[in-house]
Amino acid sequence: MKHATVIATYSRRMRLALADGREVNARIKGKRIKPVCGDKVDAEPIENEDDWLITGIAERRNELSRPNMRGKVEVLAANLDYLVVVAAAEPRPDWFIVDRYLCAAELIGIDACVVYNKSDLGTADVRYELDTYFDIGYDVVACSALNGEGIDNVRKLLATHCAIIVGQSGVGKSSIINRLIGDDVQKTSEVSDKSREGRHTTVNSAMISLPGGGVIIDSPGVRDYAPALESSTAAAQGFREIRDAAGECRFANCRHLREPGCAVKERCENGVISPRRYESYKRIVNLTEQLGEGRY
Ligand SMILES: Nc1nc2c(ncn2[C@@H]2O[C@H](COP(=O)(O)OP(=O)(O)OP(=O)(O)O)[C@@H](O)[C@H]2O)c(=O)[nH]1
Ligand SMILES: [Mg+2]
Ligand SMILES: [Zn+2]
Repeated sequence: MKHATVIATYSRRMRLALADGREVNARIKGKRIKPVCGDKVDAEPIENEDDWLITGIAERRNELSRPNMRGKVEVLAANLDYLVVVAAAEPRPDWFIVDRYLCAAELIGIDACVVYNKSDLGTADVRYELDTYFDIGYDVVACSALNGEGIDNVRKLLATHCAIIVGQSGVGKSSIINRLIGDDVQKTSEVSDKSREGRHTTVNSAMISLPGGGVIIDSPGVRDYAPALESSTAAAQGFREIRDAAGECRFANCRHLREPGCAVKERCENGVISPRRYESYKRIVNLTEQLGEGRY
């Protein structure tokens, strides 16, 4: 029996890094356990086979998850300490997706940054949005995986972390990783000419060690993302600026929707809280209520 870390998942097959540095392929004992990238597992060699067998998962420090089609929680990765959410000039940035990932990071208690990739295509259009995230307290980096601009700043943020990189398909997550390691290890492909959307090139999560220190999990791009919330009241905890204002609301249980004396709405009207972020908050509240409270 050995301790190992799951460094890649291919549905029920996994790649493991053993404590001694060796990497092996593995399958899972039984149907009960569902390891994900970042999991610490117990594994043992199988006689006369190259495969190892995963027999158990150590307790997770945290998990990044989402509700799946069937209303169950799907865990995307475990034991993270940093989240990098990427947007880019192309495909068109969906800031609501960025907010929902940041919300998820807040709720699992990890720090996060916003990376705006493809800066070679210009950043003027998104200054306002990027400043908004910076003002809230997130690290913000504009970079280009194409010409290398700003990549050093990304590297610095990742140096000591086990991070996950997330965002829409085609924003350049795998390209950024290739830049960071100075090698084309992760497959990439161009955004579709017709739809201007990504092609979902990365299909399996994989953990990659960075030469400057730290590891990063490349994850498949999404069309949409929502955090799995225990209840709609949890949403407020996922927005730093709403959480900060909430103490000044007239009612302790204010949901910041239609309540009188709401400091969140007031700060929104005064332009202290971004109306777009507030809209994002309301959408998460609605979404969670549609999915059914207390389902998770
Ligand atoms: N102009 C420009 N193009 C870039 C940049 N970074 C990536 N690209 C291109 O964007 C396309 C998508 O890049 P990927 O790295 O495959 O994107 P991804 O986010 O990993 O996509 P999925 O794996 O589908 O989620 C490729 O054609 C890249 O060459 C950049 O900084 N500037
Ligand atoms: Mg990719
Ligand atoms: Zn309020």
